[in-house]
Amino acid sequence: MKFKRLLLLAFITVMVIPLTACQSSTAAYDSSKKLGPQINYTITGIDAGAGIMGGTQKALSAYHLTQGKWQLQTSSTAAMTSTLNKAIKYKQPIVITGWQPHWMFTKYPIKFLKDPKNVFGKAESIHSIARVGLKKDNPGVYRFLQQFHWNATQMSKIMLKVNNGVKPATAAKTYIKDNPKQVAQWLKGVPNGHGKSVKFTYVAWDSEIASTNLVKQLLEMKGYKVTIQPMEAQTMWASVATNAADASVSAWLPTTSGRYAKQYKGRFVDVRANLHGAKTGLAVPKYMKNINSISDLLTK
Ligand code: PBE
Repeated sequence: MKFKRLLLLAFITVMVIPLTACQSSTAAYDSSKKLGPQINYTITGIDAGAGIMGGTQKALSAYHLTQGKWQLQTSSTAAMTSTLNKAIKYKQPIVITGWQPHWMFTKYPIKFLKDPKNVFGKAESIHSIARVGLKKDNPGVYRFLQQFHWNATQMSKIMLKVNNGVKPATAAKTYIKDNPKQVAQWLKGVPNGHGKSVKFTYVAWDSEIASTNLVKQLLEMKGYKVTIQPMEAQTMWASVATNAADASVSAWLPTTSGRYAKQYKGRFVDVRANLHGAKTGLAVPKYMKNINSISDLLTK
């Protein structure tokens, strides 16, 4: 038995070591060679339910990349950013699904690829949506939602802290302490909740972890009992549309979550955009100097 185990271990070692060695020795980006073969014609993506994945599939066909052998790899935000981290370290070629606001654009020297066919849409905002009837049942929370908005720089303050290991609730509390004027505007005229319950659903994207935790802290300051629940994008929209949740501040519109907005049309209230200037697309490290447009993936 012991011998068999040892044999197995030896086998694994022999098989796995060359594999990993081979992976980490992937060459640095060479602009004199075609990009496709250097990365196996692969775009490193995130979870299948994300709107940006649907957008990338559309881009693959709009830019004739599918015929050019290009493919989109499904993973997760965490796996994608860790692959990106490694590629950057060794100046290797990589194409990722990128979006803003996100700390990847602060932490890494990356750039969006131009999208002349406008597949990923022009202007994108993050909206606060509420269940039909929230305004009547919980006018205080509704009023807050009508007043809550910020920008990418402000959101990044929480996002970066969380990325550095600070608990989301703690990062949100610090933000509140540091921005009393903005907090006063958001809470202006919002009546005390006296323990009234409110449930927010969200998708655990870094941006929405930041905003949803902030909203929870803000409303708790006003005496509301706030539950926040992370879920898949589709379920998040369904929860608001079916009154299972009161609201969400994580609706990326009009393009990224457009299909859900269409699917649940009339069954949710689009309260307002809480953040303008969001963006989704494909991105590459800046050292890939000759790759600047999605169409370059085919030609360069
Ligand atoms: N994202 C982040 C989401 C919206 C927020 C770009 C990953 C998506 O693609 O659905």
